[in-house]
Amino acid sequence: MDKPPKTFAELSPIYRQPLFSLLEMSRQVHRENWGQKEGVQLCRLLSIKTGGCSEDCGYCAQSARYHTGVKAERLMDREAVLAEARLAKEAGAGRFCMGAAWRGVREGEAKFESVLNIVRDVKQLGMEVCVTLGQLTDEAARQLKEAGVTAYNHNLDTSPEHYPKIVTTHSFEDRLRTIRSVQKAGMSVCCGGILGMGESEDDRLKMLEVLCGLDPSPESVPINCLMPQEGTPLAGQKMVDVFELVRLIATTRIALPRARIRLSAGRTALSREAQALCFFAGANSIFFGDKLLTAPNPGESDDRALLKTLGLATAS
Ligand code: SAM
Ligand code: DTB
Ligand code: SF4
Repeated sequence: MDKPPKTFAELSPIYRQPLFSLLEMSRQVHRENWGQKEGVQLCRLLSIKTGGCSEDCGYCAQSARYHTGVKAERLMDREAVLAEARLAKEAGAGRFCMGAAWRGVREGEAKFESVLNIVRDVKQLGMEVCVTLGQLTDEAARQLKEAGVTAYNHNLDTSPEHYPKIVTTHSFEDRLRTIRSVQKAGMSVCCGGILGMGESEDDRLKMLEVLCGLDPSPESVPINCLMPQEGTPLAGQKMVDVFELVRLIATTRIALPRARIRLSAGRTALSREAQALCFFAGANSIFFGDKLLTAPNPGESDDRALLKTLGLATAS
């Protein structure tokens, strides 16, 4: 393909073509950009600060506004995080991602200084380091980069039009502002979304259109399926249709050929066959370990068995 599709008008016919021709297209792009052997990156996720968040994101068990059964905890100690990072490294993780249930951070705050120290420690272990701490200032982004952060995760989560139906305490534009700070600081952007929050398939393509407009392009794109959380406004949502998920992954692969597409939350609801189809369509990264931030994830040994069955290597 000479030039990847970028706009909604270009993405839509690609997404809507017969599934098998879409998959043939995405396979070709995948092979050209990742070769035959490049495998699936294993990322370990750790919630370093759980619950008690001021924001009202309608999908999130960590918002203080909903009764979800998730208790607010303090920021983990440096040593405890480092111990988890060592275990991740021993288990073969190529990337260590730390998440905090905050609206955001700014330079000079005590909690931010603690995170910088944690990042410096983890960086020594030689894995890619990713953090997701909410909104950033330019200066906070600069300090994270200096401390050794490889990539900053900040998802758009859905289309600009659907976003205000899901979150009211911050805006889609706020999300973009933080992404710009990350880019200015020279960190890679990890940015994706959630499927299954009552949005249309067009909304998903509009989100992808915004992702395609980012310059530089996102280095990784997490695609989460909503894991409905008891007590949240989205608790009653149905699981997204597997073929819609596969179509979006394939279209993302075609539109962002060099991005790592991370099949993120929701794998516990996907069969082995469905996950295989997601990898076939272009997903080449997962979170491994039996817990995400607060929600469950498939067991490590099941994941290893699946990758072995499929003959997929692991990449760092
Ligand atoms: N507070 C920071 C923020 O909002 O950017 C970082 C943590 S937040 C939990 C990170 C991402 O996890 C969200 O942007 C969303 O994509 C994903 N997420 C949270 N709850 C989820 C759920 N129930 N199902 C699927 N994905 C979820
Ligand atoms: C992302 O896109 N997915 C991860 C990571 N970035 C931080 C988080 C998934 C959270 C799933 C719900 C939970 O564990 O509470
Ligand atoms: Fe807070 Fe992030 Fe959850 Fe929103 S998604 S409530 S900002 S932890």
